[in-house]
This record gives sequence, structure tokens and C-alpha cells, in this order.
Amino acid sequence: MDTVQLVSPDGTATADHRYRRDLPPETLTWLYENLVVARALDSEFVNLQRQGELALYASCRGQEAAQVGAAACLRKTDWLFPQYRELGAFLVRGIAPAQMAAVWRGAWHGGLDFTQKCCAPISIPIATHALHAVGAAMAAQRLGEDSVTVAFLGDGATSEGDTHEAMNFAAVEKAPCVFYVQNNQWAISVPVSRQHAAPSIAGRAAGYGMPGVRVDGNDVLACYAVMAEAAERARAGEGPTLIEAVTYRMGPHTTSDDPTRYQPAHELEQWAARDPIARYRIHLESNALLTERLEQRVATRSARLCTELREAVVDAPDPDVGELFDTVFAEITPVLSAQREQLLAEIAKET
Ligand SMILES: Cc1ncc(C[n+]2csc(CCOP(=O)(O)OP(=O)(O)O)c2C)c(N)n1
Ligand SMILES: [Mg+2]
Repeated sequence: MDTVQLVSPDGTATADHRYRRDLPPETLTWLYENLVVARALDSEFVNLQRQGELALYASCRGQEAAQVGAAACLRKTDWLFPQYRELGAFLVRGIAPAQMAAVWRGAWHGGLDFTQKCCAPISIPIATHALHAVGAAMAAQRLGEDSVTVAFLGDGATSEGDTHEAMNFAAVEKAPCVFYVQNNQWAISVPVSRQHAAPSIAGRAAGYGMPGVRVDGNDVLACYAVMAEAAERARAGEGPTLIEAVTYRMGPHTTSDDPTRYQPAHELEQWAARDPIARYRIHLESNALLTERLEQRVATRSARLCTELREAVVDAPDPDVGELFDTVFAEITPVLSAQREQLLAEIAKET
């Protein structure tokens, strides 16, 4: 299966004319702004974890184009079902740094008030949210709404039974759902070569009876174009699409991981040469869109959001541990209630 690419790693336009290339200049520069701000904010998250302010963090470094491109072409009423690494998509959706940080501080479940922005909480249990995305898509279908849902999955997530069930169900029901797999080559320390024997992830779509598209996940314009096409299909009642965005996880799996124990250094170098931001910069420059004013705007917003994040996190009060139990069920069960009391009593004894 060939890979859709509109801008090559050296920043020049490719000869692929199957997809739209006529985005207005303000959209082109807005995409750039989000790529750069996503990287800056992501680095600040890593810094804050290293400084002991966050328990854990899963960086999106290297995957910014895959996330920004995919989220940018959607409507604000289309529901996102993220895995846990989608800072770029959250940023585009208008989710504030403090909302993103709450989960990594252990202060709130899955992201604070994400649902107000039509974004499901992040999902640590791999692939369970693929089913939620299909269910939500079927609900929209039955309500006669024309919204679309997007399940963000990793390459590792495609090996889960839940993903299979979700894709099969979606195809049979013609659910308005897009399965967006960021193939970042690794599932913690397991390389994608050990994940599946098929030649590609996108190629598996045929087995479900839906279209499959492989896209250069480091090319923001290509990601935008293929997601726009898939969302349009879904909205028109033509059913789901499986997109495989081929990209690379440039950092550790999470801040608790040491990738030097398994990741070949040459691989990292190879992918650094395909950096999504460097490539898009050159592209904008050659189209006379990379102005000093734009750089200034981007730097100002990056600094503002990093400050916002830092201020929300540093010296924030410790979370209320009891809350851990409160949202498991609509009404707490007697067993959970007893466990809650026991935990609070033990903590009270220690302090
Ligand atoms: C059901 C389940 N099994 C195992 C894990 C442990 N786990 C956490 S992340 C991860 C790898 C996921 O890889 P991938 O889907 O490629 O996403 P990536 O982290 O690369 O973005 C695994 C196995 C989990 N969280 N949930
Ligand atoms: Mg992966």
C-alpha cells in the first residue's frame, strides 16, 4: 500500500494530486502555530514531571503533525476518543493546559472536563475506547446527527481484541467513525515488526470491509487531507475508515521508560531527519508564509501556555484521595464505600 504524502521530508511539495492542496494561508499558518506550541507545551510537561510535579507523562514528541493535522479538519462537535498521547489534538480542540495536566498529577480521571470539548477522557486501558467511539458514532447515527467520532489508537492497540470488535461492528453498522492509528513504531519496548505479520495496518481495513489509507504521519497537510476525506465519508453515511499515520515516537514511552535499552540509536537519527516541524517550516518558507510576525505569534502563545501549565501545576494542592472512588459508579457500592473509609483512615493515621 502506498503512503499519502503531500510535503516530502525536504519540505518540497510532492506530485500526489489525489488530495486537496488549496488550504487558505491562515489555515496553513494556524497548523504551524499548533505544531510548534504542541512541542513547546509537551516539553514543559516533561520538565514538570522531572521536577516532581507530575507523577507520569507520555510525550507526543515527533507525533505533532499526525495529531494536529487530524484534529484540525474536524468540527468542534465531532467527538475525539484519545488514547493518552494526544496533546496535539487536545490543543487544537481548545483544551487548556490545566485540564490536560490534572490526570498526570493524579488529580482527576482521564482529563478535567474534557467532555465539555467533545473529547472523551484519555484511556490507559489500551483500545477499550475504540468500542466507546463506535458506540458514540452509532448513537449519533440513530439521533440523526451528522457528527463523526475519531478513535485515536496506537500500533500496539491494533493487536487488541477490542480494536477488532470495534472495527467489525463499525463496518457492519456503517458507523460514522474514523479509526486513526498512529503507528509510532513502538508499543513500549515492542517494535511494530513484532506487532503484526500483515504488510501494513491500513491494509487490514479490507478484511473489515472499509477503506484503509496509509499516510505520512509526519506530514501535517497529508494527515489533514486524509482525515478530512474520511470524516466527509462518515458524515455522508458511507461508514468508517481506517487510517494508519506512519510516524515515530521521538521520546520514551512515558517518563518512566528508558528507551536506550531497546531503541536503536540509528533509528532515532533516521526519524529526526523527517521531523514534522522542520519539514513544514521549509514548506511555509518556500511559500512566503513564514513571517517574523508569525514566529512572534507562535512564540508568544507557546510561552503563555507553558506559563499557564506551570502555574496550574506547581504548588497545586494534593488531590483528594477519596475522589478515587467517587466516580467509579453513579452511586458508590457498599464494598467501595468501605474501602474508601479504610483508605482515608489509614492515611489519617500516617499524617
Ligand atoms: C489492556 C492493556 N494492556 C496493556 C497495557 C500496558 N500498556 C500501556 S501502554 C502500552 C503500549 C501501547 O502501545 P501503542 O498502542 O502503540 O501506543 P503508544 O504508547 O505507542 O502511543 C501497553 C502495552 C495497558 N495499558 N492496557
Ligand atoms: Mg505505538
